[in-house]
Amino acid sequence: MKEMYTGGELVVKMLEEFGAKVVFGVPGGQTLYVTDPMQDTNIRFVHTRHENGAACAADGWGRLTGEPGICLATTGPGATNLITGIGGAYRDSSPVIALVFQNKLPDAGKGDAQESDHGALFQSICKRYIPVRDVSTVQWAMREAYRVAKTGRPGPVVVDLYRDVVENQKAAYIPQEVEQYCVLPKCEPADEVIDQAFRTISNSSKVCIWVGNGVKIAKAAEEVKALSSVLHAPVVTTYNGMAVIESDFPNLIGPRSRHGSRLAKRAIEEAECVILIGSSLTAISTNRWEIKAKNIVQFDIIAENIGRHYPVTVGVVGDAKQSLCKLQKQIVKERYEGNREYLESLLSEKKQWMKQLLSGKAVDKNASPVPPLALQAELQKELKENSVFVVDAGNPGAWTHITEFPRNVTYMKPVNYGNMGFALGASLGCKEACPDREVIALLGDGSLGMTLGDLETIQREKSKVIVIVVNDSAFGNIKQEELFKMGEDRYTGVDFPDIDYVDVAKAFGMEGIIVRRAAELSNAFEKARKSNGPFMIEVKLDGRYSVWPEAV
Ligand SMILES: Cc1ncc(C[n+]2csc(CCOP(=O)(O)OP(=O)(O)O)c2C)c(N)n1
Ligand SMILES: [Mg+2]
Repeated sequence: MKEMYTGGELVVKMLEEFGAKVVFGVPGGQTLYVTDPMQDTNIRFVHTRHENGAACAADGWGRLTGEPGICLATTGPGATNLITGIGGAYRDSSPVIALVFQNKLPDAGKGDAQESDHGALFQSICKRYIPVRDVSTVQWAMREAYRVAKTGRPGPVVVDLYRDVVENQKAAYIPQEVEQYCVLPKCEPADEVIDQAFRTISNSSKVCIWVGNGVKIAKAAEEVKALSSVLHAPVVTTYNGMAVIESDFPNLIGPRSRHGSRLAKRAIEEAECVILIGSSLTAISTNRWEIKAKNIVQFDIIAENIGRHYPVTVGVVGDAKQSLCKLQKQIVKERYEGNREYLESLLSEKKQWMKQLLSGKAVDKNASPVPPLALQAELQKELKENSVFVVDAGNPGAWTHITEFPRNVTYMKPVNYGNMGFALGASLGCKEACPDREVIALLGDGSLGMTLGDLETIQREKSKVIVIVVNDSAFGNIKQEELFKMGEDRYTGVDFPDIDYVDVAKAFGMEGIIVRRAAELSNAFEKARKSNGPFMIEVKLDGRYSVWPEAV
């Protein structure tokens, strides 16, 4: 071990300490003092073509593994390009460490090249901003970033490194084990709190379980299913809770969101008691808090989330898995026949609703262009157990509220920040993190247009992502909102010319195929799976089917 390290070398030492494997980013003069020493380690630097791709890749990594994804950008414009992706990680609670760089400290505020106030820029969309003005604090700052990103409500931390710190200043490396500065809570709620929850649930005859992202993070799906089975309670999820419970679980109703089903809304509003697990009930999950829920028993690891948007009858603070296990021990002593009628009426309505939804022209797999529901119906046949399904903002994601998932699928979407241009970068991050899992990205032509350059990144990385581009030649989601609210003759700024994106992918060296009828999808998947690298399936979509009638 060397006696003294530059600040840049110390940053790399810290990344090694965290067990980081990949850093995503776009280089600049300042960043070289970190990426250069990284070459002498096992950590790879994967350069994206825009910093948003790097931020979303780190976000995807964080969502999938629970370990902070790492991204890096240079002073000023590099940092500002990173911001949107960091906002997505913040609003959907994904652990990320973003390294950004400043000019030399003595020149701060003089108007040096590319200078901007990173603290002010990131303040509203990151969990913590840590400026590092002296090499003596590099190790503390990096360990602080790791702990803050990963614990409590996970989120992005921005470490702002001054150039003289990473380039010229030196300090000794004092090793620590990660466990010495980052301990995840394993806390169980007190007996009397569980008793209160048990009594509230037992005194109600219509109990609904509402599941959010926290169940995914706590890996508590089995406990949720066990609880639902004993209570005969329907399970509604948020969008971030989608796929946590596989679709053939008999009590699953589906997601509730702005585009969730009416049925999920009915399940929650009719319930005499709602068991809310791992959700802070954001605007998106509740259609801007329009949905009514009463007598809430809220489970959350973070006390701050309890009662944030809806008053609770009982707040249970603790790890979801442990809390539900403890509750289950009480629950199994009772019989909950009173819930059955309510559950069965919801399930039979679901059956009818799905039958109606999945019939007629809307699911004609030979129709061209492809109706969105026909695409969903064929696509879900291709989703395998253990795959990762990354969807973007806009209609492609909105339609996924009807997707049926096999077991152990990880679903991710920029739910609460709605940042278009998420899916390509995030899928790169997922594939780098878990190369053995199949990764499918579903994005619109609008989102692709914002991130086209990263087709080159995934091709260069031979990142075997199946990229499904839903091409309606429009910012379809907004176009449909405009039609719904303003009328057909008021369209403005929502249409694109008809472009074959597979040709664009091919120019980047990628393989791909155009799908004009949903029936062609399985053949396209077969080709994609045989390909050695990423593969684009471009679906020519019929944009006339509105996502709006499904809302509320
Ligand atoms: C970065 C960003 N800019 C603008 C929006 C507003 N917006 C939401 S959906 C959408 C259209 C998405 O178009 P596309 O990706 O083609 O999907 P489509 O809805 O057409 O299927 C827009 C512009 C946004 N959410 N994020
Ligand atoms: Mg579109």
